[in-house]
Amino acid sequence: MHKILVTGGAGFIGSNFVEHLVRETDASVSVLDKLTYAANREAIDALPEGRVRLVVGDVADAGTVDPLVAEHDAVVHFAAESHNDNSLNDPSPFVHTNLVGTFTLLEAVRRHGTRFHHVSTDEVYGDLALDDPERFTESTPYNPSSPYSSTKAGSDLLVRAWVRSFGVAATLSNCSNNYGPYQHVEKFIPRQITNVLDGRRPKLYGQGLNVRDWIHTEDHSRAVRTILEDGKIGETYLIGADGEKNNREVVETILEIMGQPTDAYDLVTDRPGHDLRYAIDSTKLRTELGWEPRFTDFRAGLEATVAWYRDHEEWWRPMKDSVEARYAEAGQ
Ligand code: NAD
Ligand code: TDX
Repeated sequence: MHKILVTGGAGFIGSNFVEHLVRETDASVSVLDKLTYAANREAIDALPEGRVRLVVGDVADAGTVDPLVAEHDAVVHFAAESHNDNSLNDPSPFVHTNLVGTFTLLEAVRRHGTRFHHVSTDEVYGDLALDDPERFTESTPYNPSSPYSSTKAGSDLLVRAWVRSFGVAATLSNCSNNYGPYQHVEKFIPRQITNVLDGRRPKLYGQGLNVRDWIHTEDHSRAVRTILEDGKIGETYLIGADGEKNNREVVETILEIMGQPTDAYDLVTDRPGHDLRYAIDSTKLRTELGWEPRFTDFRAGLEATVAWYRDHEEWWRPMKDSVEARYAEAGQ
């Protein structure tokens, strides 16, 4: 696989994956990205000249997608509308990008016989009780809660159907919550870090007891590359790093790292339909493909992430006030 097309390659995880490919392989990489509010053009521009070509366009536009897919050996599909809170305000772009976009790419890879990897989320499985001893596995039934997670679930089902009905050479992965550099300040961890840097208090939805299973974005990128190279066609792999924490614990750790009292946060209006707990069992990926996470010390990963946001204020500052104004309208 020498020529790889990465959709959403200017986003938080996509840009990390592109950087990973540039650093660790000699592949020629193209990025197809619409450059929405969530894109990090800077992350792509910072890569060595000549290694990555950026095509600005929509994954749901067959006229753009088809000739581009024809020029590549593999497509890795990260492009999505990715934020649950936004999907509750306006589901329409979620249906367009996550469903119509994935359909459009599948039709192109079907036509050209191109290898396809679909990047998805553990949210397709719904949520778990706090005391449930089970975690999500590849055979957990789909039960999504939000417009975001239901469009991601729909996109996964399209990929599975295109494998079975049309013989498309696809693999899928469903990953837990990512953290790391270049994550948009609308998301939980960057929002709280930049709130503290800005003299605002962190905001926890509800009682702050919802649990997420955290993984560093570099571990996610390495897992996707492993599946792209060694995964079995038609198979789904869950990606997770045993990083379960409730939101209150995460905020307390951020406050401690940043030298603030650990109770200096506010409880705010809960997210409608808020999933209680996600937890991933990644045994299949570990035993069949030999992947292991490297960022296993969550506190150390958070310290590095706090340092990154402290050092990159010029990147997040222009987005911060409008994001906070939107949250304030929702009482969050
Ligand atoms: P992000 O919102 O940071 O980035 C999405 C990227 O897709 C942006 O660069 C945006 O410009 C681009 N994009 C959006 N609509 C497009 C369109 N119609 N055509 C072309 N490009 C378009 O998202 P992220 O957090 O990096 O997530 C990337 C993928 O990983 C998504 O598929 C998401 O569902 C999945 N995922 C994310 C997480 C997480 O914790 N963030 C966890 C598991 C899975
Ligand atoms: O200000 C906040 N306060 C708060 O308590 C925000 C923004 C969030 N939260 C809570 C909601 C969740 O329980 O923190 C948790 C994480 O929230 P998000 O960062 O919005 O992530 P989540 O909804 O869990 O979804 C993320 O992980 C799975 C990504 O955004 C998805 O793209 C991915 O599929």
